[in-house]
Parts: sequence; C-alpha cells; structure tokens
Amino acid sequence: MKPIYILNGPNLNRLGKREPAIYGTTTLAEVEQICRAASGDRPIEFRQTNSEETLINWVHEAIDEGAGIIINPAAFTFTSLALLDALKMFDGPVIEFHISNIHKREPIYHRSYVSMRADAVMAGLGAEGYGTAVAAMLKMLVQRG
Ligand code: CA2
Repeated sequence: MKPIYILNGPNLNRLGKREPAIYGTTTLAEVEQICRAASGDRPIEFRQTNSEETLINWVHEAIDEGAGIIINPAAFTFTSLALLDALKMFDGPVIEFHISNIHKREPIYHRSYVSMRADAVMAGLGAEGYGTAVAAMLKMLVQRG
C-alpha cells in the first residue's frame, strides 16, 4: 500500500517551542504521533525540512511512491511557484494544511500558491488538526478507489 506523504516546511521543527498563542504547545514529534494514530493501516512518510529544494524533491518522490500528499508548506505557501509546479505533477489528492488560520492574519499570508493545486485547504484547527487531515485524506483515497 502506497504511503501518505505528510510534508512540513520551514521552521515547523520549532513547533511547540515558540509563539504558543498562534501555534500551540504541541511539538512536531507529537504531531507525527497524532498522524500515525490517525492513519491506521495506511503507512505515512512524515517529514520536515527548512529547504525549498528538499521539499520539492520529496514531492517528486511522492509522484512515484505516494498515494496522497498532506503539505504544510509554511512560508513557501506564499512564495514558491516551483513548489506549485511540482504539486501539479502529482496525480493523487493534495491537502494543504495550516495550523493557524492564515486568513485571520496579515494580508501577506492570504495568497497561497499551493491552494491553486490543493484539493482541500485546512487552516486554523491547531496542531491536532493534522489528525483530521489524515482522516480526510483516507476518505479521499477510498473515494478515488
Ligand atoms: O499555520 C501554519 O501552519 C503556517 O503554515 C506556519 C508557517 C507560517 O509561515 C504560515 O503562515 C502558517 C510557519 C510559522 C513559523 O514557524 C514557527 C514554528 C513554530 C513556532 C513558531 C513559528
């Protein structure tokens, strides 16, 4: 069974350690456990990088090896046409995920390139929302057959 790729972009390795009012106190290691608990039999590839190149290479890997992609691209959401182009090459379902509600924040956080490819966009559910994203992805994969 092909895995769900859960890809996290820059600075998310610091989750739970800074700005708890916006991002909460859950660490990225705890987020991974939440995702593993939600994914059941479906394997996951849970990763984080601060590098745009690495993130794009992981999307390329998912094109060959992955069933679906859940991606929190962090700041690359708003800057990376290269990431959008890579995601457009992926045939399976894509969920764009943000811990905070980016639309409640400053205007620079309102225009997402990744949303132009995402099948669903989730924002503002906190770190626990990753589990909801995994459940939604499992449903999307069943629906696609
Ligand atoms: O809410 C999200 O998940 C974000 O994708 C997080 C990004 C931010 O650039 C997006 O606008 C929304 C990264 C925020 C900076 O990283 C931190 C990580 C942990 C603690 C504080 C900041």
